[in-house]
Amino acid sequence: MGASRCRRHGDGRAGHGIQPVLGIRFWCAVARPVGSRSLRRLDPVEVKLYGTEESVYTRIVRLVLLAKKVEFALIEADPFEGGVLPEDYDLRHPFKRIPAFEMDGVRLYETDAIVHYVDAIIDPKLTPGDSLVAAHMRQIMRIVDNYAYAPLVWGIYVPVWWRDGLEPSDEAVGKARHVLGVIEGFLDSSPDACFNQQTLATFYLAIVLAAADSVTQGTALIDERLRLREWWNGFRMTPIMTKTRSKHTKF
Ligand SMILES: N[C@@H](CCC(=O)N[C@@H](CS)C(=O)NCC(=O)O)C(=O)O
Repeated sequence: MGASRCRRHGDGRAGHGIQPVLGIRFWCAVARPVGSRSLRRLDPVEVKLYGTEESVYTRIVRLVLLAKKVEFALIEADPFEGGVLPEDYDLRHPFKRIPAFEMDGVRLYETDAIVHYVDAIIDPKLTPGDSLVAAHMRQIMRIVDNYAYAPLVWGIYVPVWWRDGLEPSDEAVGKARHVLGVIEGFLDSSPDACFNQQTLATFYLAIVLAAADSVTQGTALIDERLRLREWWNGFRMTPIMTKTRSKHTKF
């Protein structure tokens, strides 16, 4: 989440996220025979991620990089009111949003483009091999972008957490309830797209559930979906989730 546009409603909890790294660290990718941009063992590659610890979209990329054991520098870029963006940030992201990404000279923005690129060149794969399951994975990612992010994050989490307990609107609650029901349906129709194994969709879903589950109104909505709740209670405690948690979400 951003900074002072929705000024922090701090609760005194200590942050458990990765601290922004001001220097550049290197990682070594395991050799894989995929495409011309495959990285050879011990190739030192600079991976820079621009964003903030509390940004939900930046967290998706952090989760993907950690799932692939890629070390990266998290470079503070805060597009919200009162925040600071690195000089020439518009060259990295013409719409001045976060995250923006650079790896081995390749610059990308838009979370979807970043995570698909990373997934294409670094193991382990987070896209299912089966075409239909992969389509369901993408479907869930777009559902999160288009129908879950706004009600769960901006409609439920932001008012309560960042704006001193402002009550979410009935409209936001209704839309959140609907999208959680749709997402839970994938546990029956295509569990491998998101739930039975880690895919790109797992991380898209996790970041909006983490925000919603940080406030009582969101917790109650997830509680209505027993199977989704059961899955989420397990996933929210995984090491990559606790490693990427900022002090502004409970999970
Ligand atoms: N479509 C973008 C959305 C990214 C996004 O909305 N990021 C938020 C932070 S989580 C942001 O930069 N907000 C700044 C703003 O709205 O001005 C993506 O998938 O990367």
